[in-house]
Amino acid sequence: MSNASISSAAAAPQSDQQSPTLDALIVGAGFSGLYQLLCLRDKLGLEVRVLEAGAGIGGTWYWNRYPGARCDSESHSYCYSFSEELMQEWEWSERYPEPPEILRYLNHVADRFQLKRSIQFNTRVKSVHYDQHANVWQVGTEGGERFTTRFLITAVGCLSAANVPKIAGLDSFAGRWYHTGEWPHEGVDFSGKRVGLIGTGSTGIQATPVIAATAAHLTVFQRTANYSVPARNVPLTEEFKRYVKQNAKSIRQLMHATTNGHPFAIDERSALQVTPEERQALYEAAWERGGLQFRATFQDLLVSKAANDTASEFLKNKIRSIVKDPATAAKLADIDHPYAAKRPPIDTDYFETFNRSNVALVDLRATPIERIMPHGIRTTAGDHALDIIVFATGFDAMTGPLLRMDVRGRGGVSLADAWSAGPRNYLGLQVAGFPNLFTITGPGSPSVLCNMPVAIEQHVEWITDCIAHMRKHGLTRIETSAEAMDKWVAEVNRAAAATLLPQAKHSWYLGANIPGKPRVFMPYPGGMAHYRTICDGVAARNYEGFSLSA
Ligand code: NA7
Repeated sequence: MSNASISSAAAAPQSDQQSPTLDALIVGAGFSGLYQLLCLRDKLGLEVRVLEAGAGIGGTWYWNRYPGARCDSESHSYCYSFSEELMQEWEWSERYPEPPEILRYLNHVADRFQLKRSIQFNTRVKSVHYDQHANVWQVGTEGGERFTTRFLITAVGCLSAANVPKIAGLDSFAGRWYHTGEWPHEGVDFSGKRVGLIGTGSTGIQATPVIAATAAHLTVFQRTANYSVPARNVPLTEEFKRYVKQNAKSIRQLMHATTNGHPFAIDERSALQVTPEERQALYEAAWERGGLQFRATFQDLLVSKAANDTASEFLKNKIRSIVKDPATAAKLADIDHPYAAKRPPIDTDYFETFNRSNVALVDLRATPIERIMPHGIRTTAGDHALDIIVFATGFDAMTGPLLRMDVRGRGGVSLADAWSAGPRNYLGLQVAGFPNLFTITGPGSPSVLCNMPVAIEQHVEWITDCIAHMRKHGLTRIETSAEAMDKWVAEVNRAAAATLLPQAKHSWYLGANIPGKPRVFMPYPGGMAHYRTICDGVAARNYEGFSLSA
């Protein structure tokens, strides 16, 4: 890994281009774009613009308004922690917030820091081209506007490019269909309707009970059976709200110290060092507490198959005990991967919903979809008549939002070509050949394996410090190297191989949900706290692995 070099000899030739209009352009106005704007505009005093495709702020939460949508990080940890005043003045109402409450929070933040005046809404970025002579990025929008900027920061989210599978006959469907990640803001009325829901990831598992409660009939089409632990959502008590305010600092410290950025520590015991009775009691207690904390019951659940098997068996037994029809229970419990090797869903009455008389489960492994017909879905076992199809089929995760823009770096090389064998970058932050382009929570960073606001704040603050450093030293270009990328990709693969995560073959972490997408383990599984130390070390060693020039 080469040390960063500060050299004016590498300066780009002067061009007749006008000087950059903007110091920084940020794509996206979700959690990351808002905080990046605040840091660059108000801390560093830069000329900054945010371009946002939606008509409002919120990113993920602007688009994901499907029935049952709820954050699965706990509310008191799913917020910014950079401002003590902000933490003291905001109060969440429930253990897990719903999109409207998260949007109220983000609007409060945007209004408090007067962010909206720097955001241009209804503006989808179409092209992002580096002009190497002028050392600026040329940004084009779908509306035909053009912007020139020195730094380009993508704050486009990891799960924002909806995946609607190409199933033959969809165009012929006579009813209505929706993807959960592009849900109509006016809502969908399911009453009296026969609904088909495809997908049993976190989204399908959240939506199933809520749709079943109003639809005439719901058919759930399951390709990969999934674990789920009860969320146990509750309104927050006054006592808990007081606890959060009085302990804001220590909660933040805990989130910064843990692997996944959540406000709970992982138990130090191995699942295999306790007696079977003790283990059962600990799992029962975790099941009763609910939520992602189940994953923290033992320290080795994600690294030891034998340890994971104990959690897996406990959770499969729960399915068998909840679901009354043994054939349905068997399909739901026929899970092909270790617990938490795919993103572990949490739910409210998911398995219980299969005891309703108006709900049916179709196992797509046994009877795959053949095509969509005008009146419903045809599987190899026959037809299912439907009025509405809900695609809870996830996203072209992590790389999708970046590659759906036409990103071209030095020499006109496209990011799609640079990543034809899967994403390669340095620290998840930058790609060689794409100077001054930073990707917040990009592939190769902890991102989706972490409580997102914690991952986002760390990236935003690192990028801000880096740009401040450059301005202080009169530097205008930062670019990583192929060598630094190779080492980082090796580190991501090493960290992944040390866990059970790659054992889930049908996982969007690996890109497996998108036909033709290269199978590369995308998020960095080395732990958020460890990753923060690595990034801090890189900066302290004069941006080791990057080349900085004037
Ligand atoms: P996920 O977790 O990617 O789940 C998508 C689901 O859709 C999953 O069960 C997929 O099965 C299924 N799927 C995808 N394509 C198809 C086709 N063509 N046919 C049938 N079934 C299909 O997305 P979510 O929206 O639930 O969750 C995304 C993240 O949001 C979540 O992890 C949290 O971090 C929040 P597969 O497993 O690929 O066989």
